[in-house]
Amino acid sequence: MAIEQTLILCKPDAVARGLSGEIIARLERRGYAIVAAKLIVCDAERAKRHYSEHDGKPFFESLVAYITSAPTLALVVEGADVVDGSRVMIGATNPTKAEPGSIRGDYAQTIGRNLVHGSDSAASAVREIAIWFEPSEIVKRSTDNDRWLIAN
Ligand code: D4T
Repeated sequence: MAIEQTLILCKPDAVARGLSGEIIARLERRGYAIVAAKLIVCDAERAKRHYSEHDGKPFFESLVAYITSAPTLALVVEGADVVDGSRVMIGATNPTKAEPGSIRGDYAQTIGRNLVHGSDSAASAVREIAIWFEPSEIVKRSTDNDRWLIAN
């Protein structure tokens, strides 16, 4: 078990549909802690860095257009094995394949509007968090007398 951080994005469709609160509530009920949050209209430069592994693929341009189209709520979420745990909560990339009970399985229909992003590895999380947040924007949880730690 490792205490990790991951980048979660409530993408423009989640914000527009008023589902950001539901996504945060699910993560918090799991016991994960929000340690940074920012509502931002992502520009093309940030979008292309975030999705650089998909550069050149047929869906790349529409992916960048989508993520830059309206506000995204970017979160850094912390918890035990949160990278893998949150990915299970999010569900398969294609909502058609996402299990009922997962975020995409409950609320999304198409791969092009799949509501939420979660980093797919600890290394990706480090890379992606640096794209979306300055270190000073991420709250450090203290190791003593911390209500978050007591709650968890
Ligand atoms: P994100 O990055 O949004 O959390 O998605 P995943 O981690 O679950 O999936 P991904 O990186 O493979 O895809 C990124 C993003 O591209 C969209 N996409 C993907 C698409 O529109 N068509 C496709 O064929 C694929 C593979 C959806 C998510």
